[in-house]
Amino acid sequence: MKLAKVLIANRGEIAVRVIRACREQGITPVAVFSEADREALHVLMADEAYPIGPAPATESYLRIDRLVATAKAAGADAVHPGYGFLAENAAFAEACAAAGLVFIGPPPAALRAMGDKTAARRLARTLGVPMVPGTLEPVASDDAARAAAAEIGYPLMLKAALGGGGKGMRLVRAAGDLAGALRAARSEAAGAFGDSAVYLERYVSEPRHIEVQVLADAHGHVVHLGERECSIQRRHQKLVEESPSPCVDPALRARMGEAACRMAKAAGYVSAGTIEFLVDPDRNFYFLEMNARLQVEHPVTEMVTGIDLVREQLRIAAGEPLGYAQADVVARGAAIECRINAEDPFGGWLPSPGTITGLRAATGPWVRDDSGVYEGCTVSRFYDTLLAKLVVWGADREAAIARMARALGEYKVVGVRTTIPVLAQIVAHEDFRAGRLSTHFLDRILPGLTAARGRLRSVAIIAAVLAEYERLGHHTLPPPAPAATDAWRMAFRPGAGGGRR
Ligand code: MV4
Repeated sequence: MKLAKVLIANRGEIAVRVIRACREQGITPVAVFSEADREALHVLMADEAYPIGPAPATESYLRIDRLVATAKAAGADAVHPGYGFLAENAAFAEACAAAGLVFIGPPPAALRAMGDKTAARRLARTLGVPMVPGTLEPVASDDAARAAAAEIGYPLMLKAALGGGGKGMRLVRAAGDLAGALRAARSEAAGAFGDSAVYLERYVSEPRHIEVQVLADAHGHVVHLGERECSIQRRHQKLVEESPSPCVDPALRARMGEAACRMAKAAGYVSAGTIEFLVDPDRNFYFLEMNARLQVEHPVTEMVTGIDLVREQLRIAAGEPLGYAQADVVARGAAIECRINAEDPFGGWLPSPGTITGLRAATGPWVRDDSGVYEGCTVSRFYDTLLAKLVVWGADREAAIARMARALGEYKVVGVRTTIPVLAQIVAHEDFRAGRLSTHFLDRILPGLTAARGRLRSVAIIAAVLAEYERLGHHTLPPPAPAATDAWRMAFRPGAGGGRR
């Protein structure tokens, strides 16, 4: 079956990413938008765009009825959910199917199976895929939890059965803390997922978060595309991702990849999916959960494998076979992604909505800018803060790091605060350059980064005072040497000529 028209049930950079893949495949992309997104980039780029409701996502991008009705009215034959919103919602996949629309993702049964983390753990157990010791079912009572905890040992993690991404998760250091943690985790899980079921796992300290990309077609073929290192995160929001992981060698990659493929196959998985693992300091890997969607960080895999994951999703949804085997998947060089968010890293990481008054994205050799914004557009406070993903490729990790540092230096955003300055500091950090990463990396280095920022502010204030003193006719310093600062850097400064503000 050939897909002619695809409705994209999403917004921002991922909607733009899917529009691009559709166009390259000769498919007509259809956008949808909330009242806050009338002039969003994805709307301007699509052939057709339809309103789906007010700004809050619950009244627009999460409205299954409106999305399905819009897809039918537009004459679309398929729906791409992007990530987030309804991407892993089995009811949405079912509603699409019931309306005669192809859902570009896994079958509803696979979505349900992977949504229950304990079901995924039971599957891993059946297949002999290594996982963190813990319960295979939710704990039925506090007594059952106490008994299981005694067996697992402390410290341990409580996790919501329907959770993921860190929500409904509690670290329990000792038996005395278990009852309180259970109560807190259950109520958080009930609030977030409508189900208070929790299970137990032994706590893995200083882990790396490494995930394996898989592609599965509807004919039983499954391949993996290697791993992504996703350890650099803050409060479960990733900031920097890369492929390959600096701590994975070919033997470990083969073992993790094989485990990931077996999980996908046994789950009846179809489309692009990700198997998450924790890797401990001794490089033991443990299955964590499966993400039944295209992920934010998918471009680093695309850059090293040359495989367009959205194109593959579209082909697979159309019923085409993969057409290649594991041995045909070859990774070359290294890729890094930095997430450019409208947040103030020096102001408590608060969202920074507003109008982008100046924008110049990095370009040049082996630099990719997956952006959802343009100069003059407004960043809404209703949605997540991701503006763009800056992705680079290099012949090796060192070259990719140098290229990312260069590209971050070129990237200019005026009007909203962004994560760019911390991304530059992360990429320059000696531990990052040495590949010494764990999920605690960012929490460890952030205090130092913000302190450095404080010193820079002090220097800036002293410089401003001295400049004013000189302007008043006093002489404090010998005349400055001709400016070595590049004109572009100065152009967007308030008060500088030439730059748009
Ligand atoms: C863990 C763990 C340590 N031990 N499970 C956080 C997100 C969720 N997907 C799983 N997470 C963790 N599970 C055990 N048994 C530590 C984390 C964790 C983490 C994982 C991936 C990326 C960042 C993280 C930050 C803190 C904790």
